[in-house]
Amino acid sequence: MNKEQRDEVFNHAKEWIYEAGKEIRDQIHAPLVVDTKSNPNDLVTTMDKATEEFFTKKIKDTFPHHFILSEEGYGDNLKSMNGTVWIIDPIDGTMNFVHQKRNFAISIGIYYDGVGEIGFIYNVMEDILYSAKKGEGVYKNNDKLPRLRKNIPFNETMLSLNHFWLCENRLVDEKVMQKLVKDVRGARTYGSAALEFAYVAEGIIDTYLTLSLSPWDYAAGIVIVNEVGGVTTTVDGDAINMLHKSSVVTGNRGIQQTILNDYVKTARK
Ligand code: 2AM
Ligand code: CA
Repeated sequence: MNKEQRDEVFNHAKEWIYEAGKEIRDQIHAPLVVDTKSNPNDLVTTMDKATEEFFTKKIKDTFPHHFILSEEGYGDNLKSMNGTVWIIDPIDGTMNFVHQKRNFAISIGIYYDGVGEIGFIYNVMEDILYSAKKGEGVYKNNDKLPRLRKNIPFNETMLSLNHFWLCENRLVDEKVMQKLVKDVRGARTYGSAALEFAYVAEGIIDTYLTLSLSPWDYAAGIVIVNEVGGVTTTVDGDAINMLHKSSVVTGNRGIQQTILNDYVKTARK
C-alpha cells in the first residue's frame, strides 16, 4: 500500500468511526437486546451487530476489492491475509458497554498482504481516537504520542491482565502470576483489550497480558503499539497470526521481555 492509498483508506475509516461512535452515544440509553455467544459471559448486542453492519456496507460500497474479518459475522470467511483486509471489532468491551455504558471501543486494524498499515481504537464515550499509520507514529486525537520510555524499573511497572491468570486454571501456574502482580507497582483490568493496547501505547500501562483473544481484539492494537516502539508477541514469544485466536503479551520492549521470560514462560503449563 503506498502513502496515497493509505491516506485515502485512513480518511474514510476515520470518518466512519466518528459517525458510528456518534450513533452509539445517541443510542446509549435505548433498550438493548443482549445475547450470549461462546459462554454466558460472552455478550453480543443489537448495537454490536448494527455497528458492524454499518462498517461492512461502507467498506464494500467504497472499496469493493477489500476484505473484512470481523467479530459478528458480517465479514468474509478469510483463509489468507492477501490484499487489503479490514479487521473490525464494532464494540470491544461489550460487557462494559452493557453494564457500564462506558469503557468500550471501536477497534479497526487495516492490513495489506499481512502487514499492519493502519490502526484505530476509538474510546466512544470519551470521544478519544487513537490512530496510527505505519511509519507515522500514533495520535491521541490531534496529539502525537511520544515513543515509549526506556529503562523503566521493574518495580515501577503498571501491568494490565485479567483475573483468569490469577485463579487456578489449566493453562498457567497461578502462583507465578500472583508473584508477578506483587512484584510490579500496580495491576489493572479494564475489560477492553483494544483500550488496554491503547493504554500501553500511551505509556499509562507498561504491559498487557491475555491468554486467548481473536484477531479483531488486537489487530489495531498491534499496529498502534508498534508505532510507539512497543512489541507484541504470543505467550511463547512468537509473532501473532491474524487468522487465528492467540495469546497476547504486548508492551514496552524491556518490560515485555522481562515479563515473558521471567514469569509467563515459567508459569505456562
Ligand atoms: P469483546 O468485548 O469484543 O467480546 C475482556 O477481557 C476482553 O476480552 C474484551 O476485549 C473482550 O472482547 C475479549 N474477549 C475475547 N473473547 C472473549 C470471550 N469469549 N468472552 C468474553 N470476552 C472475550
Ligand atoms: Ca466485540
